[in-house]
Amino acid sequence: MTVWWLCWVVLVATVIGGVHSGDVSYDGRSLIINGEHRILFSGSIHYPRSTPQMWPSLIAKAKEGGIDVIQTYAFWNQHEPQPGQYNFEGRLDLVRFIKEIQAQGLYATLRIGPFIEAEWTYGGLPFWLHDVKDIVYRSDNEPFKFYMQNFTTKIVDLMKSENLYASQGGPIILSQIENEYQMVEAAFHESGPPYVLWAAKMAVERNTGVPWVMCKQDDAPDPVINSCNGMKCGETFKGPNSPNKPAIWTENWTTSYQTFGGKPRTRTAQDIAFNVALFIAAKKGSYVNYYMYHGGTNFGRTGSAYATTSYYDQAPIDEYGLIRQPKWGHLKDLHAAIKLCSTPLLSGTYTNFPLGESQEAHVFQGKPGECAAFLVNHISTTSATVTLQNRSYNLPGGSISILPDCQNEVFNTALVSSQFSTRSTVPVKIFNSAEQWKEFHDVIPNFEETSLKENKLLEHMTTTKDKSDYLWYTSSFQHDSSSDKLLQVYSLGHVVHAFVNNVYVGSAHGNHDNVGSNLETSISLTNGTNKISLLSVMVGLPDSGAYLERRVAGLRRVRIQGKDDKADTQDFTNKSWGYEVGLLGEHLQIYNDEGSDKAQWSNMGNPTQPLMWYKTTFDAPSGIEPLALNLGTMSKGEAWVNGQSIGRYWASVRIPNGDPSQTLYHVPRSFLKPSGNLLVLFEEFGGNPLQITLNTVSNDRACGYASESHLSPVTPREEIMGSDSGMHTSDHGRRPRVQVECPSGKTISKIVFASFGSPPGGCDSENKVLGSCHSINTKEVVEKACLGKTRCSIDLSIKSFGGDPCPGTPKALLVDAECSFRALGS
Ligand SMILES: *[C@@H]1O[C@H](CO)[C@@H](O)[C@H](O)[C@H]1NC(C)=O
Ligand SMILES: *[C@@H]1O[C@H](CO)[C@@H](O)[C@H](O)[C@H]1NC(C)=O
Ligand SMILES: *[C@@H]1O[C@H](CO)[C@@H](O)[C@H](O)[C@H]1NC(C)=O
Ligand SMILES: *[C@@H]1O[C@H](CO)[C@@H](O)[C@H](O)[C@H]1NC(C)=O
Ligand SMILES: CC(=O)N[C@H]1CO[C@H](CO)[C@@H](O)[C@@H]1O
Repeated sequence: MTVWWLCWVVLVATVIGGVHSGDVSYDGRSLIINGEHRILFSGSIHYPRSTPQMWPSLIAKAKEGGIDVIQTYAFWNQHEPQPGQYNFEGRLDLVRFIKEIQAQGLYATLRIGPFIEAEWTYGGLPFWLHDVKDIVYRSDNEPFKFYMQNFTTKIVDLMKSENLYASQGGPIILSQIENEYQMVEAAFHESGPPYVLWAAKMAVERNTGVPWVMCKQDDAPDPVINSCNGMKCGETFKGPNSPNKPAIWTENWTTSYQTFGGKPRTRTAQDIAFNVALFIAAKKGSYVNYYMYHGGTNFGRTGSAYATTSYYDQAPIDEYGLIRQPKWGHLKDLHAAIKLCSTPLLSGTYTNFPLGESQEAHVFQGKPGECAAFLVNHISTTSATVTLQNRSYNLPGGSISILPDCQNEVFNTALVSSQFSTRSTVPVKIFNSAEQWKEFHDVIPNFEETSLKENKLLEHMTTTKDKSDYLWYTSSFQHDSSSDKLLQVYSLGHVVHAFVNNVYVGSAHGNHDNVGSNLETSISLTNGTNKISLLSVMVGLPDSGAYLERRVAGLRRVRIQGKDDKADTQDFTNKSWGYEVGLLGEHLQIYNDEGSDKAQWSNMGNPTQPLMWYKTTFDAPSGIEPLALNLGTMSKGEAWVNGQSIGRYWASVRIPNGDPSQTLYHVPRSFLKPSGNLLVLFEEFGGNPLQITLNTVSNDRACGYASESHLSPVTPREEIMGSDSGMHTSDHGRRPRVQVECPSGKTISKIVFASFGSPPGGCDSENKVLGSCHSINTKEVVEKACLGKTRCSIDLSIKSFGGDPCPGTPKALLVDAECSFRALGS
């Protein structure tokens, strides 16, 4: 005990004392990089969820959005698919990803975990851990600790060998060990607390020279920093567990991930901005990470249970790498406004006082002339006028105004001055020619042909070892008459498909909140031998909760019951079952060029059969716009392009409002060659490939809005935001103005709507209509300023529009434009 504590104190002293801490340390105010306190905005981008070809542009767009740090997990089960066999190639090239961050002058936070949750299959743990004797994951258990230390060391050593830690001159300023452990800690009883101490000590002993964090761990042992995850850390965070630690927000959800069949959740730019500003002001936060800043794609079978293939598409950069407005721009404006407050925030004294019943001020006062104020209106429904130092400010409901000089408001979290964009998808190829398709019916195995037999129903995951989503359960039995019966299957797997005597009889599936799939369906038995073949399917492995190693899935009970006679029940649960892991097509790898030749493909027949493979080839569409397959007429399965899985698809399951959960599936440009690209689909239920399309994805609408009524009543704003602060349609300068900008390569080709006057809605209103006040010159003025240009900006001045359409009323300008590529040739 004594020796252990001594050792601990030395470690603490070395990190806090800065002996080995290189360029990054911390105190109660913030991280300190090269001797400087810093307010840092960070964005999560997970390298395996995009492609190395996309990384430079994703990182550049994050940087342009005011992001200082890129945060990522390390993905253990992809990096170490077998014990001691590592993969750091392609999308898994972590070193290349970190070096790209460095090349663009940003910092990196590496969350090693190695348990990561992250809606990643098995929470990032390799499934082979399951077969390690006596293992209990994430607890004071020697086998688990051995492998956790082994992988953590592997990653740390890899980073060190490439000089990627800040202490070595690299970009990594922060690392994370474990992940939201406190959420499950109690379930481990006395094995929990020592594991936390061990994990912290083990991490610190890796000697990275940069601090470690544990998120959602109030008692993170020194010198590890406890950090907050959630949507509202500005309200909920209890604070660092030592006055010497800074307030760090590791996961501020920009929206929520989506599951197949689950409710979609979006989060507005205003709500995110409010909570970030509150965290900075009320919790003295100095590091905020957006989870996710770019979500990306769960390629292959990497998503966790029921997670859709598209991941956090609603983030500031969408799945395809396109900027999502106004989220990206509003947060960019927020970052710029907060950065203007850096000096008083980091070195000033803090006071907090009420401005009204539900309004308050957070003021940071530095040296004379250094003052920043955050004015908060906590009432979400009504605006309030407040007074600070004899100036009055109008705060919309549920908003925070930022005053970098304690006088001039440069940003309000509820007033979105950033432009809006609308994403559109245009079909560029339809695969409607039956002659261009080949099909292959996968085999329904029978009991006699299976090599693995047991007198019970085996657990799904232990049997497949996650080599496939699919596990066949087959049985054969004698029956003495032809009769109609009920087949009852109770399963803890995600989907089950049933075949009796090689005929499809039905399917069932669950969802994220109710994982099991129970099937009851009519069947016809024949006089003689009958065969049952049941296909159990997992849509990703679970990724959260304690004791992941004890989870069970797959069939639990199978019965055949008389239709009218409940007493006539035969229980098959403990009968002899034969097993087959995976599909024949998977074994042959018929989804790649080489394996494709091994299957006997035939011409396309009736296109709605279950268990069908389809293949065709296509040429890459010209251009650079991102591509997506619209698989809306398929049901469920997996899709491959040139042998690379673009993920599981499930277009037939619907969200509560009736829309399919996901119809568009990203096909990265880098997966394609100019011609002859092999597209293979495996379809479980039966779908129609003749109606699928390949689409380009682009932002082709840009909308800008600004209004005079957003100006505070008394103070004219001064131009205190720098000229390249990126405020799109901000009120900086004496007059507000609207700026509209097309994505790169495109120009404004049409003004769809424009009104200077009192248009009743902003960019977010679906139908844009004129209000009671409207300048008839608007369209002409806007067209002259904008058509053919990449970007245009128009002042809200009476002069610009040649007269005042309604004197005495505050005016607004709304411009909705269409962007397109310059017409080629004539
Ligand atoms: C990890 O464990 C393997 C044995 O399974 C060993 O060969 C290797 O050296 C260990 N690596 C580290 C970094 O500890
Ligand atoms: C506010 O106004 C009052 C009365 O006009 C004046 O006495 C006071 O000094 C002013 N305070 C500030 C901070 O300007
Ligand atoms: C079932 O088949 C056997 C042998 O072919 C026959 O003897 C028997 O009568 C059949 N039973 C019924 C109910 O049809
Ligand atoms: C199957 O066998 C197990 C283990 O012997 C037993 O616990 C279970 O009750 C049996 N189930 C049925 C339905 O017979
Ligand atoms: C996964 C998770 O912990 N989600 C939580 C995020 O935060 C919201 C609100 O703070 C909670 O309701 C979720 O449960």
